[in-house]
Amino acid sequence: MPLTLHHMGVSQSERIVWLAEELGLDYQLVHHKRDPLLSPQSIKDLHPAGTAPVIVDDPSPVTHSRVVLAESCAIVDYIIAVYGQGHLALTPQDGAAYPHYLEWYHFANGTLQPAIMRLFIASNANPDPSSPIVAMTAQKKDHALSMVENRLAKTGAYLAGDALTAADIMTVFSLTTMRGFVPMEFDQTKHAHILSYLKRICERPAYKKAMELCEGKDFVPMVGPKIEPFNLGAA
Ligand SMILES: N[C@@H](CCC(=O)N[C@@H](CS)C(=O)NCC(=O)O)C(=O)O
Repeated sequence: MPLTLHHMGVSQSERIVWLAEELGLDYQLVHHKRDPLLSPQSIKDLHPAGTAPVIVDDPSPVTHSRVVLAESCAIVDYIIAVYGQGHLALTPQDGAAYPHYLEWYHFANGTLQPAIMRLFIASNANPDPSSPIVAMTAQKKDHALSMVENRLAKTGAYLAGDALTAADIMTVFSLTTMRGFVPMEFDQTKHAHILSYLKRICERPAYKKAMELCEGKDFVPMVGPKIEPFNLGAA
């Protein structure tokens, strides 16, 4: 079993475990604990990025040597191409869903996650929600969420269309576990499609298993309208 997935608690690396479970892969999972909020030395020792996720493929069937990769999208692309026979990634042969797949796959870390991260930083620097910077970042986050909501209203299923793809695997962290850091409530009307999407995701055996493997069986995925934020002081 050459593939090792490195997961840091409540982090973007849950995506990679979920992907591996959806693809039914054999892999080794190594857990890392935040220190106290940022990466521990054990993650920094793996890759200069010092962020989770990281994978180690030793030996990689592509290079016949040790491959160490950071960056969620690069890891998702690598795993799907090398071990997943292309499943969960769309190509031009998939027709109309393909451009949607591309756009939403990149929207996840190109727009949605950064918008939420900016709000996390701005609101921690200034807890006054009426401060112009906090209000502006909140507006950008709301806009990104409304794009997701409108897209899901159109498909009634997943981001690219009828079937789960890597675009969903990239996106769900920002709508769930990330809310432990940036308390975002989902409105039953304004975010109705996001809420039913998250319910659908949560019913997938691979997602359930991945979340249990990542965070333990007592962890409740943050899929409902309201969530209990993490106690960052105790992280
Ligand atoms: N663009 C990177 C972002 C990775 C990232 O920032 N991960 C966070 C966890 S959600 C992290 O490692 N934070 C700890 C740190 O930056 O020290 C990716 O998608 O892999």
